[in-house]
Amino acid sequence: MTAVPNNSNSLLERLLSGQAIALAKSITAVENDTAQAAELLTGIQPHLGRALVVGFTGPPGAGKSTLVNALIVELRRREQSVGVVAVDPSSPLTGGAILGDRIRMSEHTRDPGVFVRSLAARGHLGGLSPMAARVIDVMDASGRDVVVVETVGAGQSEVEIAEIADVRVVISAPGLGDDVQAIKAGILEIADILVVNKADLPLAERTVSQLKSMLSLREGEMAEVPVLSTTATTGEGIVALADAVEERKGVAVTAEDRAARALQRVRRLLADATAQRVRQLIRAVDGANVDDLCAQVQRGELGVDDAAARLLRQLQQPEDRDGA
Ligand SMILES: Nc1nc2c(ncn2[C@@H]2O[C@H](COP(=O)(O)OP(=O)(O)O)[C@@H](O)[C@H]2O)c(=O)[nH]1
Ligand SMILES: [Mg+2]
Repeated sequence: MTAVPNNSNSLLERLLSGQAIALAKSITAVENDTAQAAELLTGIQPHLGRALVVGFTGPPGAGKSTLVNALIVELRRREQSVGVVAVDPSSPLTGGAILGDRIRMSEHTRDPGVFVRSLAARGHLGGLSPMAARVIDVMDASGRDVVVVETVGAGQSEVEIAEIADVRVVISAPGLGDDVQAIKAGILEIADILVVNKADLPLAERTVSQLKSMLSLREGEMAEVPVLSTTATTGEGIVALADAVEERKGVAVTAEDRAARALQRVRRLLADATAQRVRQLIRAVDGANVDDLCAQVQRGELGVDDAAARLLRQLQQPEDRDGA
């Protein structure tokens, strides 16, 4: 029997069957926020939650991309299929990161078991973290066993992306200036595994002991976070890292954890969508009026809370605008 191909479903079907081209097309659709993407994202919902999402976060130059690359080799040895989402903050300092990542990860381009995609931070409607979350979902739906996300732990959106992950690996390296201080506050807190990369450098051991003594001051779970040493360029310590990731999967990735993260994510998406809608409404109301309110706040004639309340009232009852 021959089924009549349904065009609106075929991309979804091909994505779900794991085709790499369908995966690439689906991610592009999602990035461009097309009508097809909305349909896809709805269609994949029942198929999510199978991939293990591993976040790699740490300062620029710590060796995240090199480490991810080495981990891919190990995961492929373990017959796991891999998706990689590299998030570039697009800051002038790290403007070369995407190209660098592409070149380094291109080692795997002929392996259909590895799919790498870079996301630029700029130009995503609704923000970077919801976009990264959607791309991770698409990779999950395509049947990738492991989805690795690389982010520089520099901003709020990156903390959010790290929060999406099932397993969070925070990377440091000696010689990044303030060493451990280079790991931003808030990032250390979310680590399931800490890695000191560039173990071949002379000061690596000092960084390890700094991290360990920092952790020993913490209570509860934080004190038990493993601190691993790796040399990403030679592959030293990568097997132990892959083992630690697998161990976390067995121990900590419960259905409850996932449900809690999913709920947190929906809350955030709702808040983001609402904020975006409000911004649109504000623009639609009266640009000059907003400028005027801002100027009044700046001159100290009006408090921020009062100005916000006034603006909200105007959004609710635009006809009262001039009477406020
Ligand atoms: N000595 C040494 N250099 C490394 C190691 N891992 C990465 N690097 C180098 O550190 C630089 C930054 O690496 P990259 O992976 O781009 O860091 P990212 O910015 O965190 O993604 C590159 O020149 C790498 O070759 C390591 O284990 N030892
Ligand atoms: Mg990188």
